[in-house]
Amino acid sequence: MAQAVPQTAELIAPPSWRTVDFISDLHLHASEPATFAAWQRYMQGTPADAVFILGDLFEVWVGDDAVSPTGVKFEDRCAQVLGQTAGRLSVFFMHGNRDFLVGPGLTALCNTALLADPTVLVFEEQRWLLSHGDALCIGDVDYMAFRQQVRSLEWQRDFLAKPLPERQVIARGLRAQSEARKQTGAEYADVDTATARAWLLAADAPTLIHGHTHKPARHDLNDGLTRVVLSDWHIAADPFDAPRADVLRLSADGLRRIDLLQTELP
Ligand SMILES: [Mn+2]
Repeated sequence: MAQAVPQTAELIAPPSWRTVDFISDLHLHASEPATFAAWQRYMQGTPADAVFILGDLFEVWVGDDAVSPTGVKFEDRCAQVLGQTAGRLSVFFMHGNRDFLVGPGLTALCNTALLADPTVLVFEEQRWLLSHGDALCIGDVDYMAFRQQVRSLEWQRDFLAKPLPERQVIARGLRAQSEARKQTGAEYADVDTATARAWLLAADAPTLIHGHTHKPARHDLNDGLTRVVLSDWHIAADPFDAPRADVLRLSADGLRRIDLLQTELP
């Protein structure tokens, strides 16, 4: 199935940036306090000039009105971390398949910038293609149809017009479906190599950085093209069977992977 290559946005890093971090797939949720704590510590301590969050920061996001003026709910605490971090460095947010309803309400509140998917970052005269990655998993036909539906303005307008509690019920149902599918052990489609190559060639970028698949790796796509995959942050996972809480850090020396959990061990 031929896929149209999406229009690629471009972001040129200001010359003052020395270090840029990429993270994704934190899936922040009130039921996973260890992940929230690790993320908060990371955001407070990173020496980067900019943090790019490449989707699925939140396990679920039903609308920006989930943030309340009380400041005590889980969403409020997440917004506070974003806002505090954006006070000392640049924070960019790209939608994932869980938090595609993050809107201008949250980004304005937290002083973060919303990034189109995909976006090319131009840093030190090199081009880096950034994406969440779900749109590249074209083998998952059911998900691609769902994605097209929920990314439409019409669907989003209808959904956001529902009362907040009703949206929360719908989101819980979708999350339960997703958990049930995980329990079956069914394989998820991975990024389609031909599509990834087409995106890279269209963007004139040698390297794609993405998340979504929770399969951290570096794949050689031939002809000098590379696909680098971020890890998830499922710190409470049992068994703990994959690298987690990775940061990809870009500087003049290139791109390197930092294992936050490893570096925190004594
Ligand atoms: Mn995802």
